[in-house]
Amino acid sequence: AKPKRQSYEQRAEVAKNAVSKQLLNLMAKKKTNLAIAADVASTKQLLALADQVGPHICVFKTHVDILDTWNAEVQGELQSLAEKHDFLIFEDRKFADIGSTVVAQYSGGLYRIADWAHITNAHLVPGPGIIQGLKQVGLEKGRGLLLLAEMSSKGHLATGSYTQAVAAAAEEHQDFVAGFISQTPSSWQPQSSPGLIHMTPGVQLAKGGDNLGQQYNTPQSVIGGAGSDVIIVGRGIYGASDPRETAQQYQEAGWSAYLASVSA
Ligand code: 5IU
Repeated sequence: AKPKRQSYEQRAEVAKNAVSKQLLNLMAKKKTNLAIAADVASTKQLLALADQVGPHICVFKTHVDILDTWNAEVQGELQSLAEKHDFLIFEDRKFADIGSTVVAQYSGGLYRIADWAHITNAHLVPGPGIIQGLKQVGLEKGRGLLLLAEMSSKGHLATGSYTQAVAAAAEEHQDFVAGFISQTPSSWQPQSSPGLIHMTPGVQLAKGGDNLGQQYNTPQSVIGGAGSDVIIVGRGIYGASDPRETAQQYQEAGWSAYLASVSA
């Protein structure tokens, strides 16, 4: 039998990053470990989707550079929905440049990501300077960073010693690093610090993939088998005929897998 895992509440107590602590408590209170990947092109649709699925999610993941419109008003509306429904906003920016460049990209430009995204993420390809740069902007705003430890796509290169180096960097920077994007954390970091959160994209109710290399696992296998904490679901929800009802199904699947893993 698998060892029993600590509850989200227990882990919130030892989390060192402010967002990680907030998210673990939010998940426990709202009984959801579901994040939606809101990859819609229309801003109108984005806001409607946030309002529809808001009650069922802990995290709303954006790709702001997909949207047809972005301005201070849209930003404010998304922030209001996050407050109304109690979810965190995660801009899936995948920063990947040197420290000084990511400082400018994270704080400025058209999108000013650090002003509204509770969470963003980065590749560790450039080395630890990328964490230092993002932290220089985000720490004082109370933000959190996820490091990409593994990807969901066929043939990805984030494996082995690369993944190990990401794990070590996260341990070292827990004031700003909230956790990881990962696929099978139990296989490479069985004893990750409990305050670090694992989020996993590539999730649908049935295994499968798309024709561009995406690979899907089920909520049960991701939370139960692979030892992740948060399922990230895109087309499985916003592509369904009733996104709200489908989000509720994913919420229930993710939550029951979590309950089974903490009581095992
Ligand atoms: N995403 C992945 N795989 C990854 C990472 C991010 O799919 O390894 I890092 C993003 C891409 C998309 C969402 O925004 O997660 C998954 O969407 P679908 O559930 O529609 O495949």
